Amino acid sequence: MSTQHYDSLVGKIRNRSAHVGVVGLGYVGLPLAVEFGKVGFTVTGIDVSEHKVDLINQGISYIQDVPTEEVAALVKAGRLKATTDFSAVKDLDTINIAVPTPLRKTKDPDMSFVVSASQSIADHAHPGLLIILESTTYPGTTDELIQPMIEARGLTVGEDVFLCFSPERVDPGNPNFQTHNIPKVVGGITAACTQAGAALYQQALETVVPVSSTRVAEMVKLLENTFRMINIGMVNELAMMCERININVWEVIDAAATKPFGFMPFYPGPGLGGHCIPIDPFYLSWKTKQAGIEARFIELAGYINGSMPHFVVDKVQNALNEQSKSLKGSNVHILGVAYKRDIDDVRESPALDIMHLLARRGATVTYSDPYIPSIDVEGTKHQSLPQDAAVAAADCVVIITDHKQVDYSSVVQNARLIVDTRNALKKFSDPKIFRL
Ligand code: SAJ
Repeated sequence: MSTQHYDSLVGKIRNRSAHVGVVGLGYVGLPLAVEFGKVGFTVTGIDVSEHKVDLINQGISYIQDVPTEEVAALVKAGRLKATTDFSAVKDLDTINIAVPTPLRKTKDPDMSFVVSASQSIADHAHPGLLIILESTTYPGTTDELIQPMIEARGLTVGEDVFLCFSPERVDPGNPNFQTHNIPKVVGGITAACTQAGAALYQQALETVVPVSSTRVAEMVKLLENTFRMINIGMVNELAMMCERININVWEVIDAAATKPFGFMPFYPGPGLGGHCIPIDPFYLSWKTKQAGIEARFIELAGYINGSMPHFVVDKVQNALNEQSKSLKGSNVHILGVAYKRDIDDVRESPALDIMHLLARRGATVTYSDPYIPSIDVEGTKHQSLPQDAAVAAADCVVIITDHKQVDYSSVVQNARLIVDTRNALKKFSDPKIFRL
C-alpha cells in the first residue's frame, strides 16, 4: 500500500534528489556516505566526534578504505558535509544509523549508542523520512526499541515514516569486496518500508537483497558471524586434540581444504579478536536466553576461543622447559599484536591477554608489530621494539599475528626458541619451532 509520503520519498530516491543522512562516520558509515555521494545524492554525515566532522569538512578521510580524494571531491562539489547537530535530520529524507554496538563486561549488549542516536533522530523525525539501522544487534531491536520512539511522536511507521534494518558487511582492508559490491540485505517493519529501503540502496550498491522483516535482517547478520565464531572454536578445539595425539593440525586442515564441496577451512589461532566475531554472537545468545533458549554452541565456542590465550601461554612455558628454562624470569617477545594480519586494529586482540598472562607468570614481555606503534596491556604501556634485536635477545619468540611483511626467515635464523600460533613458519622445519 503506497501513501503520499511513500510515493514522494521513493520518487526523490529514484531521481536522487533525496537528501541522505548517515549517523556514525566510522568504517561502516563513511564508506556508505561516500557511495551515496558518488551517485549524486547530497549527503549529510552526523557524528558526535567534532574531530571526525572537521576532518570530513576539510575533505580528509580517516578510514583506510576511503580515499581522501573521494571525500575531498564530494565536499568540494557540495555533495558531502558533516555535522554534530542532529537537528539536520529535519531536512533529511533518509538516514542510516551506523553506530557501535559493543558488549559490556558482563557480555550483555551495550545499546547506549543506538538508543542515543535513535532518540536524537526521533526528536527531529518528520513524515516522509526513511530510517535504516545498520549496527549489528539482537533480533527485535528495530521493532522493540526504535519503532516506539518514532510512534511516540505521533508518526505511523509504514505510512508517515519508513523503518528498516540492514546489516553492515564491511570488511576493512578487503581488496575484493568494498561497500559498493557487497550484497546488501534489507528488511522493513512493513512491505512499504522494505521497498523504500531497497530503493535507496539500489541507487548506490550493486546487489540488494530484500527480506520480509527487520528481525530476519537482524538475524542474517548474526548467523553470518556466529557461523565464523563457532567454526573457529571448533578448529581451536581440534588443535588442542591434535596436540594431545601428536598430529599436525595445519596439515590436516590443508588436506581437508582440498575437498571441492561441503567444506570451508578455518584455522586455529591464539584466540578470537576484532569488534565483530567475538561480540556479535553474544547479542544473539543474550536475546535467546531471554526467550528461554540456551545458545549452547555459542557459549561453548566462546569458552573454547576464550581458553586459547591460556593454551598458548602453557605452550610457551613448555617450550622454554624443553630448553631447561623457566617462564619466570625469561624474556618473551611477541611478534604481531593486531587482532588479525595486515591491519592496525588491536580491539579484543588475544595478544593483549597473552602478554598479560605471560607477565603474570613472571616473564619479561616485549613486542614488535609494524602496524601498532604502542599498546596498553592492563595499564602497562608497551612500545613496539625494533624486531631483529628483540628477536635475538629473547628467550622465546611468540608469533601471535602473522603480518605478511615480516621477514620470517630472519626470525627463524636469529631466534633461540619460537612458538608459532599462526603456522607462519609453515615452510620451516627446526626443533626450536613449536607450533599450535
Ligand atoms: N580467526 C581465526 N581463525 C580463522 C579466522 C579468523 O582464528 O580461521 C580469528 C582472527 O585472527 C581474528 C578473529 O578470528 O582474531 C576474527 O577474524 P575475521 O577473519 O572474522 O575478521 P573480522 O573480525 O574482521 O571479521 C570481519 C567480519 N565482517 C563483518 O562482520 C562485516 C566477518 O563477517 C568477515 O567474514 C571477516 O571480516 C572476513 O572474512 O574477513
